[in-house]
Amino acid sequence: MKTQVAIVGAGPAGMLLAELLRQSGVACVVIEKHSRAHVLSRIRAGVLEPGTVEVLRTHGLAERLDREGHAHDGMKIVWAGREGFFIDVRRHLGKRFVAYGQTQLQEDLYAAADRHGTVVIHEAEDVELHGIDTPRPQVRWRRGGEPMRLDCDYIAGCDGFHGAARRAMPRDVLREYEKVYPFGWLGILSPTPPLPDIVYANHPRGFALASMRSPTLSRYYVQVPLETRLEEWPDERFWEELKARYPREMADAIVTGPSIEKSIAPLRSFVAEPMRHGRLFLAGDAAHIVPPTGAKGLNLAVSDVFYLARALAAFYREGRSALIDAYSETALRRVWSSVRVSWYLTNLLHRFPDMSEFDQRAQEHELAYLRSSPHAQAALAEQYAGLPFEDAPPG
Ligand code: FAS
Ligand code: PHB
Repeated sequence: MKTQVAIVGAGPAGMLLAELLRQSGVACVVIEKHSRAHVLSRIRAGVLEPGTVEVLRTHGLAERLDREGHAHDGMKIVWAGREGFFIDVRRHLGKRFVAYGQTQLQEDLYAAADRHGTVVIHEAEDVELHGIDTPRPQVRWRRGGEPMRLDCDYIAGCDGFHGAARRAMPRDVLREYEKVYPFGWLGILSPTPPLPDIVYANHPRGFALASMRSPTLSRYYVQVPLETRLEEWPDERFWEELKARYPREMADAIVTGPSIEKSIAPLRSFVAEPMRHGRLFLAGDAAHIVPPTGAKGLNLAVSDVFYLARALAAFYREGRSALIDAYSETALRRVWSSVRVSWYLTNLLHRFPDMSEFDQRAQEHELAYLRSSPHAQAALAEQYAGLPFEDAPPG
């Protein structure tokens, strides 16, 4: 098989890139390790930044999002049972973010691929990248035992944190920056009406988060120790612990019900540099991971793909390689901004096992400052909404 761009991974990054390239007339093939059903079964992100919504709208991918998404003016922070405060993104930035599940977005991206006949190969085994330092790189895999090969001009590694693409980068080229947090998030999905706002809670018992997927589908999380096992957390225990971490009147407003999904996600901050080597580009979780505290993971995948699609379109349509050469530095500026604010919010809102009295007091006074200062709230609102995408440099 031959194509112009081989995309490894059919998650949000890979499938969005396939559609943006198609719209620019660039040929591509997506190669995915799992089945379509497996990809669509994942329950993950839930908050889309205004920039993400804009990319989807301008590329005709937001029809269902505009119908079913839940626009928010901002998010609320409550702490240790005290009076909470609202980070008003709309007042500070004139923009709104949208609560819309990654699962729904994945369905929309698959629907676009089906409509336009984009080639997505599923259940590809033992995917390998070859020749990324040559003008004819290749992706090889096995399907039902049969060896397969795709010749291409470029490879987009959109295969997530555990994928093959980052591993194909030469060890003497790749630099990795990582911070692993000493706790995880236990999340549930329940067919119950959510709270009206997205509410982050800092409490001596630990962090909690109230979010939603629709007016009848709630998404909640509690911070748990790393060694936690799901079987230790029947629904009753989850609801009791969640309510204990919110102020009384908010806890009383939480509607409990059966969990239809329950999972534990570890938290880490991770960045791989550079995001391009030779004919290989990295985009999305293949290049970076953020703790979900800032709701940045999915949104960073979108901004990487926006920059990469723009760069490849300029190359194939106008013969310009300047954007391809600038891709890694351009993407990393926004990646590090989101990585930093996700790290900041994780430190601000969680209880760390080794926290000293000093750390505790400093955290409380940071929250008090944030609550009292419109300037601090404006800065957080700007970063929670996500920095604007950079215009293409001239040349
Ligand atoms: P993905 O990991 O989504 O997709 C990569 C794709 O590549 C997958 O389909 C995988 O099967 C495939 N693949 C892997 N190895 C391969 C190989 N060798 N060959 C071919 N294909 C391969 N973000 C938020 O903003 N908010 C959240 O609440 C949130 N919760 C999360 C919970 C969990 C459990 C996880 C794991 C992530 C969560 N994230 C959250 C982050 C998540 O949403 C990612 O940022 C988002 O999925 C990134 O999309 P991709 O880069 O496409 O990577
Ligand atoms: C979610 O709705 O899943 C969600 C919302 C905000 C976050 C993380 C996850 O920071």
